[in-house]
Amino acid sequence: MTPTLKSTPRADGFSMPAEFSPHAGTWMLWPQRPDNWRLGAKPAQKAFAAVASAIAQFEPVTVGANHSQYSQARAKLPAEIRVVELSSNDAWMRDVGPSFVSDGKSLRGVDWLFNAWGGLFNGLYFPWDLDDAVAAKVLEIERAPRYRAPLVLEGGSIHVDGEGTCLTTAECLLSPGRNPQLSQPEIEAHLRDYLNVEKVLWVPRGVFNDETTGHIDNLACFLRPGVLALTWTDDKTDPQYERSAEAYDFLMSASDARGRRLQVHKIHQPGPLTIRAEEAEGVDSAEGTIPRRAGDRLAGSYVNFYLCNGGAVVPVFGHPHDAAALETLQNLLPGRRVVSVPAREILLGGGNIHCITQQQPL
Ligand code: KQY
Repeated sequence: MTPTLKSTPRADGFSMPAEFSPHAGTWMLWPQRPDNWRLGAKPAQKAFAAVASAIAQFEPVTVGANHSQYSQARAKLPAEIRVVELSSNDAWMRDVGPSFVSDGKSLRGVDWLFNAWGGLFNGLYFPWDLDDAVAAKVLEIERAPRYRAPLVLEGGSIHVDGEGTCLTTAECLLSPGRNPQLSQPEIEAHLRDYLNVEKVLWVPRGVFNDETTGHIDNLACFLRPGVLALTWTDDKTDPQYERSAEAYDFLMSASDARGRRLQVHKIHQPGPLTIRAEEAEGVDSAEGTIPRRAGDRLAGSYVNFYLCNGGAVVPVFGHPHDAAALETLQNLLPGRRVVSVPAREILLGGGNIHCITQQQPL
């Protein structure tokens, strides 16, 4: 068994590398729950397989599947993708997987407390015990020592630049369903200790109607140190406008841990996208999960993309804004090949490509 360390990454000289740094590979999970994914998760499985295949062009991919879906996952994923039996309640590896930390020589992992995005207060399902155990199992497979952080946090609620800066939203990390007993300075102290960062940038709010209560990874991300992408809309009547505009103003007046002013590139959102009647009808009802209703707003954003070795895997929605988002990102990411994957089925489940992937640094 890999050891559970009693110290912190900061005390031990380990820190979280940025996603744009080199990876050893990518971890994902296999979707199956019919009360989140329509039609018994078959369309989502196709979309997840397309994401895994797109990433596998750039780096090794491992997909964890529940016992009951192991054969299905193995059959639907290309041979070069490693499939391991790994129990989970749903399929959001960004949120339930470890945040890997490095000292430049070896890897360790931070295993955050997970409570399904808000616990019994406003979480998205119960139970979540299998999800909470995923990070420790990934670290065991990788023989990486584990830190168990005393903080409810999902990987999608933070981004780091690898140079001392953490980006998050106040809407998410200060939400009452996560760490109500902790003050903002106490939460920030945990981020400093477990990510080994010097500065936390608290963007006020995330994307409108995002069921994660405002994960940063759907709103904004680092493309490289000092340079960010931000989801945007020009439509001042859209509830997203106020959120993106306040994030833009906040970021433009902020500086990072190295004292740099930030460059922020706006990526116009798709839509507004909403759930169609036939999509809502395909999701099973279950107590304690949020109902899918025709017409409800989806938290669509191109910023929920994934950077891998030499690539960027970007969600597209069959929307007229797809082409501009891909072109802008390709121009902003020289040295990477931008690959698009149709991702409406992932969005219908409540997230996107970044939310279902977790990088393991080199
Ligand atoms: O990180 C995410 N976007 C996960 C959202 C969970 C949705 C569950 N229905």
